[in-house]
Amino acid sequence: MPTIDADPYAFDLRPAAAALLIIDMQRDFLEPGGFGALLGNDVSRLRGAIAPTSAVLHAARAAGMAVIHTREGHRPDLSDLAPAKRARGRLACGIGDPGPMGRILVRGETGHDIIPELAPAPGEPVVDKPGKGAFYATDLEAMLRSRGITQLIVCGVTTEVCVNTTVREANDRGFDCLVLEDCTGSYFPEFQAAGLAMIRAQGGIFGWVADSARVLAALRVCE
Ligand code: C5J
Repeated sequence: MPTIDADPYAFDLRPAAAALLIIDMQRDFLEPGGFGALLGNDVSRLRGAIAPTSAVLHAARAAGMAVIHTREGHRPDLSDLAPAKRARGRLACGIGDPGPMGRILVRGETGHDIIPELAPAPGEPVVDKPGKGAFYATDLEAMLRSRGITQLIVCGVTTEVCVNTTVREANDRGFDCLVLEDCTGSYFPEFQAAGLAMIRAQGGIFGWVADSARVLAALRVCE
């Protein structure tokens, strides 16, 4: 069993019981003209997570580990969009409205796609989620339990929103989460630091934090 040097203490990886969970690496968050940019954010701040996540993704595939992708977004008729979520931010152009990459955060639109650098391979599940957490209103939990998965290696954006919400949901359901610092990203450097600190604080109250290099070293052992 490979041991990964992590905070607050070593994470014993069991590859057969682990999945790589890549959260919301979508054009709407990482490319100009999407939801993230319309909220006033500098999307370039997230792009540093792409290369390390790609390296971990390829290593996980080579090691035969389960890989699951998520996307935040809504049905074209917006029937799964809570009025409160739509109203939040008082945006002139918000969720469901037409933007440069199609309707904002709507399934099937270009902006909703996972960025090409991290495109899912055939057979890798893609979980479409209407909320910030990947367990809310999805079949992610059933998918993990049916595969006997108890450990999640977590990458994605944004650290303090969908990554943190998902890790907290997973933790309450009994999954062990290892979050990779350089494979996550925030529009706000202070939230990136705080989001990771909150996970590993108090003896790992929500999980563990490591980086891609340490996971790559562990996965090489499993190939
Ligand atoms: C946000 C996300 N930030 N994927 N979504 O609205 O973190």
